[in-house]
Amino acid sequence: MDDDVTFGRSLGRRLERLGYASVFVETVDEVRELVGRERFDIVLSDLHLRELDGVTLVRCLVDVTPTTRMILMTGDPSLESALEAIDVGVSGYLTKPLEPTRLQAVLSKALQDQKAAKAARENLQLIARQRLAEHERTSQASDLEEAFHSLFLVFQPIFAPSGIRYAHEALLRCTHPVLRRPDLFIDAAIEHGRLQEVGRRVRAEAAVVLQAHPNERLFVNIHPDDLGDEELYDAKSPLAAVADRCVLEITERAALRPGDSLDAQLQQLRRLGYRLAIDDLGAGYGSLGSLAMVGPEVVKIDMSLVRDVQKDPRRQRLIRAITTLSREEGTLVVCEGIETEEERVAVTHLGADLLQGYLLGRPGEFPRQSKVA
Ligand code: G
Ligand code: MN
Repeated sequence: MDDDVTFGRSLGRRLERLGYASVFVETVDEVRELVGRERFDIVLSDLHLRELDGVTLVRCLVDVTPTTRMILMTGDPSLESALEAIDVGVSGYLTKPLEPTRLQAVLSKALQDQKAAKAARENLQLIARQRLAEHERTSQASDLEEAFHSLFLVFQPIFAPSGIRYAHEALLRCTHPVLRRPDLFIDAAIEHGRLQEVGRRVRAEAAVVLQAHPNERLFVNIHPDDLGDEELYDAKSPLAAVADRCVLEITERAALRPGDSLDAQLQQLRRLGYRLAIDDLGAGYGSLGSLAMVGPEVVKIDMSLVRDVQKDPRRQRLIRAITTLSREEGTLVVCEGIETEEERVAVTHLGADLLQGYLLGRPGEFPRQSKVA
């Protein structure tokens, strides 16, 4: 930038020959506008401008584009102005007329400075981001710790189409303001390696309820990763004592890994007396895969398939196919998330064995009165 147009244009041509792309501007406003819009590695400016001096311009630009390097030029060099330029942190100082080798040297030094400044800045930003992530992790760990103290179970009834209650599903809740949503809480627990603790808490509380209500059945959610927890297979655990009234729901939302160890784990659970359910069928990874791997006693059709099923022939055919297949396999079909009378009627006609959803009963405290189909 220079208010001497002839000088500016000729410098532009020289820069081009040296392999730099350049834009020539005459006024400070133009410079401001330009650096706000585009990234420049170097700004070359005359030291004495009509509107303000180059040193003030350098100060302004530092705020807008901190990694851009400045070179000041002057036809009237003085020790004072050179010192001032050094003070304000310019990358180079050139006297007019510009001497070709000096111009080249100053430009390449400025470019090096610019790269170093950019790298330093990126480094700082990286460190800042890491600090933030660390801070978030620590604060999430303490949120999680608090949330553990507020964990409790609610129970949602599951009915036969006749209206007789068959069982309840135990659902995890916590009152923590940040981790209130069960999925967030579970994700945080996984992130901090505390999923197993959650599973153990849920099973312990489920066992207390089942022991207190000898005629009731309970569906209990387990995460596929819980299958790796030896406590689940402990025949002396409180839940194992009531396993014949407990259905373990394995969600379809996380992947089950097929293999000999899975087969052995499932077999062991059945030997303890549990029945196994595939939960959220139709919402997750490999619906048919998990059916094939587990051969469940119960499947729970995800509410995404149940929603407005009465209006949607494709959903109807899907549910019909699942109930038909399940009948052949001796598997019970639960339709989840029933919210309307129309959905209830439709899934009943489509052969659902059991029904669950807000229409029939919201999750809440376990009822004192016991009654079972
Ligand atoms: O993944 P799983 O099916 O275990 O989770 C069931 C979740 O769905 C629970 O958190 C429960 O509160 C919720 N739920 C139960 N019934 C209904 C319903 O009718 N509609 C909706 N939107 N959610 C439901
Ligand atoms: Mn469930």
